[in-house]
Formats: sequence, C-alpha cells, structure tokens
Amino acid sequence: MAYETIVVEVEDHIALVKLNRPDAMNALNNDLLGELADALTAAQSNDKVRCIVITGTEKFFAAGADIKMMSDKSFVDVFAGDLFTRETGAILRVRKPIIAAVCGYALGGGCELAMMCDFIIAGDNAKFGQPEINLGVIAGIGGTQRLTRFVGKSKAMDMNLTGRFMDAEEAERSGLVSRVVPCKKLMDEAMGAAAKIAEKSMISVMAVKEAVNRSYETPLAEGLLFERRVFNSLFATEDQAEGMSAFLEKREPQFRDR
Ligand code: CO8
Repeated sequence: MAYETIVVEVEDHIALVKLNRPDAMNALNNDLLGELADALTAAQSNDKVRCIVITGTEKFFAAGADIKMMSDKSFVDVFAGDLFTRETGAILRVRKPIIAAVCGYALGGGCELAMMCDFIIAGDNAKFGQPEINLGVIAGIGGTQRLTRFVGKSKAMDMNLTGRFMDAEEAERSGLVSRVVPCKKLMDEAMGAAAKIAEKSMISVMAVKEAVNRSYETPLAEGLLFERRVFNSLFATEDQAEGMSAFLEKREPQFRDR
C-alpha cells in the first residue's frame, strides 16, 4: 500500500516504518498518525512480520503534534473530534513488538509516540521533551502519564513544567530508553534487536508484551499471578517443548509459533 507521510519496508520479518514529513520535522497530523495506525494494523495481520521498528531521520524522530494543524482549533473541535484517539488506540492494540529508533528530536507527541512503542533505542544525539507548556497547553497522549512511569515524578514534572529537553545520556540513565548508540549506528542496532526478537517464538514474544504491559495496569500481586498463569499456559505450546529440547540437545530451536 502506498502511503504519503510514512514509508514502510518489510524485509526479513521486520516491518520498518519511517516517518516521512521532513518539511515539518515529522510533526504528527491526522494523515501521518492515520497512516501509521493503518501500517501497524497491516503489520499485525501480516504473517511475515515478526517485529516492527519505527524511526525518523538522523535529525528528528518527530517534533510533536503539528502545531499549524492545531493552532486554530477550538475546544469543541478537539473534544468532539477526539483528536488522535482512534489512531493512538490502534497503535496500542498492536500485539507484535514495536521498537522506536530515535535520533534527534522526539518532542511532545513525538516523545509520546516513542513511549507508546515497546522500547526505545536512542542515537547519541537524541533529545526528548514535553514542551507543550510553551504553547499554552499540556501533553495530551501520555507525556504526563507514561513519562512519569518511565522517569519518575520529579523528572516528569521538571520536563513538563519547564519544557526542557533530556539528552540521550540522561534518558538512558533515567530509564526512558533501553540503549544509546552513536546515531550513525542506530538503525543497525535497532534492526539487530528486531532480528533477535524475530527469531523467537511469536507466542512467547506476544506473551512477554502482554505481561510487561500488564505491570503498568495492575498491583504487583495481580501482575505476578497473571505472569505465572501465562508462564503455565505456555506449556501447552509446541514451542515450549521445542525450546527446552533444543537447549538439552545443544542445538538452535526451530520455533513454529505453535
Ligand atoms: N508542528 C509543525 N511544524 C513544526 C513542528 C511542529 N511540532 N516542529 C517543527 N516544525 C516545522 C517548523 O515550523 C519549520 O517549518 P518552516 O521551515 O516551514 O518554518 C520546520 O519544522 C523546521 O523547524 P525549525 O525552523 O523550528 O527548526 P529548528 O532546528 O530551529 O528547531 C525544534 C527545531 C526545536 C524541534 C523546533 O522546531 C521546535 O521547538 N518545534 C516545536 C516542538 C514542540 O513544541 N512540540 C510539541 C508540539 S504540541 C504536541 O506535541 C501535543 C501532542 C499532544 C496531542 C494530543 C491530542 C489529544
């Protein structure tokens, strides 16, 4: 399918989605988020795809929601129109893992989009921020909620109240990103991580995603019970038997997603 604001390539079981509005630093509008939601939904139902990587350019991942698009909207427009809710809902419903590969600016909705992914790998020039306060608004798709869970209240308050940017080193130290690599090596690192995931059983991969995400929604005891029950249930799969036999037979497992 041809998209105008993103570019999608599927190769070696990985769907690589490049945000592609360079004139606006990949600012998120209805078109871009709509195409992204469609592409991720298509990747979810494409049996060839086992992992998804979302990226931008070396200078920007996405500089936020499109300020030009939002500037003349009224309360009724954004409330009744439920700005971005359908699109972000579709992104969050994807069960296959999504890696955000971020170089340069990931600001406002761009930072929030990266946080909607399952983990973030950053180039050393990455800059994360929630500068919406400078526009007379606040974050609207996770910048006060997900960021607080990633980096804690103090840093989330600092970033949302002052609008300051966090560099890659601070982002890694604070738990916002899982790895930092030189920007030039970002795509090798992200595609390498995606390739590693693509080798695993999709059943276990989707179970990990569900279980880790569950930790955000439940008290510890409930989360631990959920994890234990998912662990138990994986003993009903052929891939469990294959994975354990392969280890004992000192060979690579041949997972069949069953
Ligand atoms: N929206 C629209 N256009 C943008 C955006 C944006 N967010 N960011 C950059 N651009 C455009 C600029 O207007 C400029 O276009 P032009 O050349 O036509 O003037 C071009 O990109 C390049 O930008 P700059 O000239 O400003 O480049 P600099 O290198 O000087 O600065 C920055 C780069 C620091 C990234 C700067 O552009 C900037 O501060 N951008 C805005 C960042 C921002 O405030 N982001 C938050 C936006 S609000 C938001 O994300 C809310 C999300 C929640 C939505 C909730 C819905 C329910």
